Amino acid sequence: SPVTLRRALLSVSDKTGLLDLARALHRHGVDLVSTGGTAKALREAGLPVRDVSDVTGFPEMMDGRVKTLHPLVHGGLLGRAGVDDAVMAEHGIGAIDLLVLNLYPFEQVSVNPNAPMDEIIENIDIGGPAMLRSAAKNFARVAVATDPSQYDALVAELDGNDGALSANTRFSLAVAAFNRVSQYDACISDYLSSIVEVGSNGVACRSMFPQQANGSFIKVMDLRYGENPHQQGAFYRDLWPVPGTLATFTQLQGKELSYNNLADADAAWECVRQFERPACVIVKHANPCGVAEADDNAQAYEHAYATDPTSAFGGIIAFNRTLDGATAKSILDRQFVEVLIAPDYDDAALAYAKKKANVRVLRIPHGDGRNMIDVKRVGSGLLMQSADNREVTRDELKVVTKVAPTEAQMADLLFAWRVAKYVKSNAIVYVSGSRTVGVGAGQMSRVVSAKIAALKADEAGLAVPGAVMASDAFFPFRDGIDAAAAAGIKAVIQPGGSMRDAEVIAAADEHGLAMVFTGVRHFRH
Ligand code: 93A
Repeated sequence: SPVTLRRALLSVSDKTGLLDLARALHRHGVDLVSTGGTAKALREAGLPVRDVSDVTGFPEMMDGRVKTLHPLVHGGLLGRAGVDDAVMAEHGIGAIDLLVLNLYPFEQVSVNPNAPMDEIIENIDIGGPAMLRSAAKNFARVAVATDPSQYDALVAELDGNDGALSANTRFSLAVAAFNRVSQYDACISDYLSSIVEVGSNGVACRSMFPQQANGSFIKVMDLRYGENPHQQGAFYRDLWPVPGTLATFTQLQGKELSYNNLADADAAWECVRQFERPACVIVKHANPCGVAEADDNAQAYEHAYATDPTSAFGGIIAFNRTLDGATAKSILDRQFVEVLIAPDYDDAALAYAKKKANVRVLRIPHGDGRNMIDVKRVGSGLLMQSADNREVTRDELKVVTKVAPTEAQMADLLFAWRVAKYVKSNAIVYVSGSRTVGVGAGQMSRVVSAKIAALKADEAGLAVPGAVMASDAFFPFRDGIDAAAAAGIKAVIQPGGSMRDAEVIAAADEHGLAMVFTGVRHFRH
């Protein structure tokens, strides 16, 4: 049943929206009680407010460490209507019907790697979570707000409801409060668990892989099903999503996104966003089946599509530039598309996409962030690793053959290397003129991947002779080089480091190939 508010306790670190909310409460005849800084802000705005210390008869002490930890506060939040009335009267405990509280900014302070540990520890809120829990547990009578984003709806409900809040509202606010406390505690626990040592400057040095890993994820959406229809699925994002990553997408039109759509969209977007020139990546079953960099979107798409028109059917297509109407038209007129991804779309592109209402159109704004940790579930455990964000520059390449790559081959080798990083191992990528001509993915043997790449190029009617090859890991034997040379490959990029490097280099020299070593491997499983 609705509860008419008589008394509210306000204690907020983030004072955003505080005054408007407090004025609305005052208008509805609610008594305001508040902690130091919050009370000051209310008083300065001319609102009548009682200090908590006045209610408890205790001053705020220990630099604010103890301000609300008192039975008169917690009794006021926890007392049950119709059960605890007598004991409340006996001890002079006044009921509090609304708690408006947001916590000390531990999360914001602790992300700063230079913040002294003392300052971070001081931002562990104790009284705040205690009150949130008291108020949330007692949702039968009490309402609790934890974030300024909730205030407008609260005021609207009070205005439309004669100063009362419904049971549904109180319950959903209580759930939000427990969610908030759990995020907050997870963050404190993650932080403290990660400390390796504290420097003489008081700044903590932290491990990427703490003793205990909690993490906090927020549901973005339920999915119709998982990887297969008999599996259930949902998509969660980090509490603070990294700018420029899939989690920041907006869906502009189209059918509901599926589990596989999102997995493939991530691969396509991460691959395409690494290129400087206009680029297009087409993904099927988590592998790029065509990638091209060109002078404009249209040409990039044509080239990417031409690598493997069969596989491009029903693909996920990503661009790193605003998608224009003409390119959108040429894609949608030609082929079935599951998902289109671009940092933005011009009006003509959006208007054209509307004609294919089922096509899912995602906007992912560019940002320079990268996901830092990869997670994979195994058994009832997690494998965690720092994400593969390693980029290889031209100066790192070591020419190991008698002939060195030409300028044009060098550009293609670096392009092929960037693509290979996003192809499932064993990955072999054939490239000519900043476009893939054949991709061999996900094989258990490297030589078969090399043969598949040649077969793909042949099927697409693309000329391999003169093309270059990237391999995500070293060649264990010379057979992969022999297969590539037979297909007409002229230059190779690979990590090197095999026991049989000498044999592999000799094979390349025998075929007159140029080969460079990166010293970096890009397994992707
Ligand atoms: O230092 S505390 O852990 N001890 C407390 O008793 C206490 N009561 C409220 N932190 C406490 N708070 C927090 O103070 C609230 O969670 C809120 O973040 C902040 C509001 O303080 P002020 O009104 O002085 O700005």
